[in-house]
Amino acid sequence: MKINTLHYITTNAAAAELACQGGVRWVQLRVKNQPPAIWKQLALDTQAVCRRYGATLLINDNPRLAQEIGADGVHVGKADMPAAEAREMLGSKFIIGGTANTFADVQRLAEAGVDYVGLGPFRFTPTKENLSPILGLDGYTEIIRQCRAAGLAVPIIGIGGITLADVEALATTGLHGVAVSSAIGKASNPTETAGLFIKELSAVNPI
Ligand code: TZP
Ligand code: MG
Repeated sequence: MKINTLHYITTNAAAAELACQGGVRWVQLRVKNQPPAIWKQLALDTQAVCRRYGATLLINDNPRLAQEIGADGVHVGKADMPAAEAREMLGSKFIIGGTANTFADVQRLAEAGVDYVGLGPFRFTPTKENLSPILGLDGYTEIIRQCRAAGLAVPIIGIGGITLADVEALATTGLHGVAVSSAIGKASNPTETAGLFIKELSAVNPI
């Protein structure tokens, strides 16, 4: 199984640009506790960056905003609009991702027609409040084994506290990719670090 997708999760366009300069081509805008007008402006600014780099823009939590600005897709968590409803609303052209912590979550999301699942958290992270139980390598290995046994082919992206040093081990679990925020956003050189993630993902993945 190839591990080759890198999602960069960010709150703003400037950080998205630094990551895109390093080669990131999947950006998820994750805005919390902002009024709708600010959120929309952040989304438009980030969309402009993504368009310049040919990057795919996903909006976290907010299918309506994704639809309004014509983003590429949306990522919905357990407290957001259900994935099936988002699919109904957005149709087949939008990318829909959903958050999972268990095999049952993955199954439900796959049935709802998501394009990918964000499975986590891998380890503790201060980036997200109300964190679900930590999965670790064993959790990923077991859930991906269950998915295969059940014939679920939905791509699974690991998330939560993931660093560059984790990519090699995570690749052994059958994940399709990783989603990171702090490891790139809080790096002293986000552009260089984004590039290192991409290099590492392809290194564990010889063609
Ligand atoms: N969902 C599960 S963990 C997480 C989200 C949005 C935060 C990921 O950020 P970081 O900084 O890479 O741990
Ligand atoms: Mg959410």
